[in-house]
Amino acid sequence: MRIFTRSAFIAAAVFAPTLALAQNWDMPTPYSDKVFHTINIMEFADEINSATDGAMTITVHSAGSLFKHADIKNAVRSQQVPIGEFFLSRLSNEDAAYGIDSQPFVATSYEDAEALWAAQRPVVTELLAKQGLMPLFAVPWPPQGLYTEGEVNSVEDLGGLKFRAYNAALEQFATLAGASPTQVESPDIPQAFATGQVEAMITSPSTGVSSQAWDFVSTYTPINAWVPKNIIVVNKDAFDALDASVQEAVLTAAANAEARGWAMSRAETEEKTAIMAEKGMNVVEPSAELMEGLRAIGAQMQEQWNASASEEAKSIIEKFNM
Ligand code: PCA
Repeated sequence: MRIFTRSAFIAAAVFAPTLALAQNWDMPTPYSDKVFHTINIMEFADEINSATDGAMTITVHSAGSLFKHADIKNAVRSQQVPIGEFFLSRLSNEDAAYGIDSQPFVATSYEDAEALWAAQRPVVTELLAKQGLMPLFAVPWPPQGLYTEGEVNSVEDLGGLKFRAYNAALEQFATLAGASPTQVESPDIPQAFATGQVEAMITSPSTGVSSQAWDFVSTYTPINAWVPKNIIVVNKDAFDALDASVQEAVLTAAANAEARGWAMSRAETEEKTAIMAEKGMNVVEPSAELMEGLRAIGAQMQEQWNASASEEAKSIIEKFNM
């Protein structure tokens, strides 16, 4: 006996390819909508949507609204979502290779950050592949500067300050400077200052502006200590399941997003520093004494990094120094 009527057979044949092609991906990200990383990701999603004529859409869930920042990587790994963004060096507890861009005074300019990423990318790609993940693109934050109430002339001035941190390296840096670090996600910064949980921080001018730093500190010192990155990763099985033309659209949009993101980041550094000055903050060049003290802490941290790094991780630094 034939189970399918003729019309049902035709309907299945007509609709099956459409069903197989139509994809909607949920994408958790940690930062809020006005942050340039999120704006860049929205464009990435738009580009995929138009390149595939709507066959593939991505819904961006910003500011940790779908998954908390700390959970995004594992959510992609376990296929709860196919794609996500996170701060790359937050994985440094898994392997030192992930953390090299957040080591103080290793790469402090965009040129150096680019060279570091070129050396880091293959190592990170291989590590992520072991977890079924594939990096699509990475974009740096502007160089990281110091936010304090009043001027800081030496490392001693940081002693005892309640310090906002966003990863293990910054926690270590703050501790070595004699401060007391506390982890706070960037959307929670205003609240943390308002309640006295923290009183100083190191972050980019982008985050200084998005958190309205002028509401709680008077001084910005561009110590330009490191240029950390966000990374966008996709679950490899989810990617492999896509139609070849959709895969290509995703990879093209990713390459464009990486180039655009780096350009946006460069432009942000001056723009956002100028906004902080307009809002009344003192933008103060760091003293030689402060920089010397901070560099000494960086050197100490780099020794520890070397001691904990695999040969592959250390090869990043070797390649970078060539
Ligand atoms: N902003 C993010 C990470 C680095 C940066 O510039 C934050 O402060 O959490």
